[in-house]
Amino acid sequence: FGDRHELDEVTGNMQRSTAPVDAVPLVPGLTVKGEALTVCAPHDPSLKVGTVVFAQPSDVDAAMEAALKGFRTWSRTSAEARAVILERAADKLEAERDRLLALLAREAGKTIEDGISEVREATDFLRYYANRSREMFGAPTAMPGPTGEDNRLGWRGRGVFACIAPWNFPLAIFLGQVTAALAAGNAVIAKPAEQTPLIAYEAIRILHDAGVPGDALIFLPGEGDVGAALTKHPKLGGVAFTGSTQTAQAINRTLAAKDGPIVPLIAETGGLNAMIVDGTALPEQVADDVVMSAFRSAGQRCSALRLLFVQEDVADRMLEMIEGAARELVLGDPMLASTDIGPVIDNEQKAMLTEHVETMRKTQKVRFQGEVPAEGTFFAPTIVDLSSAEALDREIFGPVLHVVRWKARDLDTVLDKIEATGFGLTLGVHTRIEDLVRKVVDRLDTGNVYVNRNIIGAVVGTQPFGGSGLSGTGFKAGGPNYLTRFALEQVVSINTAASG
Ligand code: TXE
Repeated sequence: FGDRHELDEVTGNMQRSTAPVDAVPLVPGLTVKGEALTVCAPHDPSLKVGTVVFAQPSDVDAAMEAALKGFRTWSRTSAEARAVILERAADKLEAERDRLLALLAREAGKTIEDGISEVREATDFLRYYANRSREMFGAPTAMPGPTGEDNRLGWRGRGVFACIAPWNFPLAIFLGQVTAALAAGNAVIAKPAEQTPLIAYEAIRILHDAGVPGDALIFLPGEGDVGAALTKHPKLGGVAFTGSTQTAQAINRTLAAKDGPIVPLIAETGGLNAMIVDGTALPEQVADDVVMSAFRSAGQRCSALRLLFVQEDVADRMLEMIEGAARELVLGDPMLASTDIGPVIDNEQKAMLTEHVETMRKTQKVRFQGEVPAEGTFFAPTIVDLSSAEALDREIFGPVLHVVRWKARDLDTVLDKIEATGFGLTLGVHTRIEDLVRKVVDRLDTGNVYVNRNIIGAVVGTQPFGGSGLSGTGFKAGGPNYLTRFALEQVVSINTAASG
């Protein structure tokens, strides 16, 4: 991954190219004639990472017909056999770790540290869902009932699931969704984010190599219009989506407006995540956790910290320490071990962040902005002092921390403001007062609450992850109940006396 080349026209981290390329096979038997796109590295747009031909909305019908066939065989494969295939894919993923790390760094701008945890998370998803599917779908469960009756509760796949993924965890989230759908016995049409089709292709290839049949898992890289066409398809069995709140709402409207079968939407979206710091918190711990939560991964995590509520009497001291720690962060080539923060994903994200900070500058105080390398789509860690929490009314997906001061005895107002955002993904509390923690947890229904630590969680099987309200449908990825959302329950009741 890394031929240097001359730039023509760069859109995001994609370059439209006239050079002929071999199309990636998308659907068994289907040849796609599309425009060749070159993916460029966000930290250095002159670095060519690879090429891809995008599918078009008109390819969705053929993908669906193939996947419906795939569903017939995959859904009849035993839960045990499916789990073995997924575990084999986990082994392959680990064996190919170095190649995947290079691709995560080059295509998505991930630092090596972030890449390692992403590959780990993807592997954990494969193994965890394989195990859970064995436990859940292995054999029907006997249910209590009247004498002479045998009642059993079993599970089956729903059909063809559309798995639509974002660019910020192009391996872990993408594979997590796809694996959950497959483990529950569904066929999958997988639509990765347009910014990161190459890493997604590798993930699909690994699953195919491990034994998932080609027509049970179809790779459909493309723009949002391909995702939209998928969700409109009348034969769709369900949608697993991770991405922006606006897109989730659009998909929800599409599904609601369709005639025909009623299918589920499993959506994980963004957050306007807050951290509450009171006067008893340990300043060094706060500084470390704030920097980790707001700036690491260039703030491009849905769990990242956006709004810091710091108690007024300790605010200056805390902010000085946070600023000092932020100043030490090194931005640069994500492949270098010395780099703390890589680029943001593309020019659009950089322009959005620049515009946001410039708009803030007019009415609020930008108290800190770090340095950025001259080339590439880097955005410097930035700290904005807000006059009130209302000055930030949407999720800003990048390394920008917004600070609000609060007065002791005003905790209820802080909680009102957090609730009023409508999001409910992650929340941090830094305090040594137990009652304060209890009050926060009782009052807010935020999906993941972290106490006296950073708010970057999401550990498969340990800290299942997901939020409600504007943050999603509330089902926790990597948790014990997630797979139930992808499957149908079926009860079979047999009159044993009459059944021989
Ligand atoms: O989202 P978009 P992005 C959130 C995060 C941030 C966003 C970043 O908070 O807001 O994701 O991802 C496809 N019908 N999370 O900018 O634009 C599109 O092609 C169907 C939350 O990529 O919504 C891409 O594949 N599909 C999180 C995908 O939707 C459509 C973890 C997402 O694109 C479509 C990670 C349409 N009309 C990111 N339009 C969490 N909560 O876990 C676009 N797409």
